[in-house]
Amino acid sequence: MDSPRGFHHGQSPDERERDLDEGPLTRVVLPEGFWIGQHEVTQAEYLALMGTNPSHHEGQALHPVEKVSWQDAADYGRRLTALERDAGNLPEGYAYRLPTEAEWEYACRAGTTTRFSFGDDADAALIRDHAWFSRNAESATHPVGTRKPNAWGLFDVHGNVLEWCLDGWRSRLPGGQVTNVAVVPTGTLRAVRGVLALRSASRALGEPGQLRGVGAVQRPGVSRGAGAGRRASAVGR
Ligand SMILES: [Ca+2]
Repeated sequence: MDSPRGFHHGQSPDERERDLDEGPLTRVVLPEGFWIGQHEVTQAEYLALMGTNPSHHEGQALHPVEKVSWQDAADYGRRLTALERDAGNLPEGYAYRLPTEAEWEYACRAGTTTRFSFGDDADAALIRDHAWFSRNAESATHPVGTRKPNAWGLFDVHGNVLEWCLDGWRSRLPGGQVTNVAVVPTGTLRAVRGVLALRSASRALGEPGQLRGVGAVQRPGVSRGAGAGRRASAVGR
């Protein structure tokens, strides 16, 4: 980590696997701190707040919620903000919302610049301990917090369900140095992180109303497609 409030977003130039959308390597400055959920939002958490559980693998309280549209994920943040404000648990000027793609990757990397938050894992010896994915998930979601966390204690940043980000999709990173800000959508596509090729820099996209099928953007070696879940984050406005 090159500073507490900045990091390099995207693939390292020497990363073995790479996709064009993961570059060019961009230094992102994060002028404000933020909190992010330790795990993906569970079915129990989603049901308690939204009164519904859209999950395909329903009835699994501690599994991540899935089949959530981007709009529903954004609404979850708005409702949680209102609830916590009413309860006096959220200071003035703070809100729950989806993380920007840069915030998500910053949290995923936890100070690392390697392919995964736990190292390069060139011989794929460690990935099963850190992620539920095609080779151990048996085409199902799994309870959150049951694989190893990253160095900051965040679970399932690699694997389990896909996670919506706040940003509209952009096909390339901007390069140079930028200040963290959500990419204002110019089309309908939104950024998705957290599974697919599993690497910290891996990016994907989804339609806001997409419930499943985000898994249709699967890459070789990964075949989840459980749909898109989310992770809550609280930040200053
Ligand atoms: Ca995930």
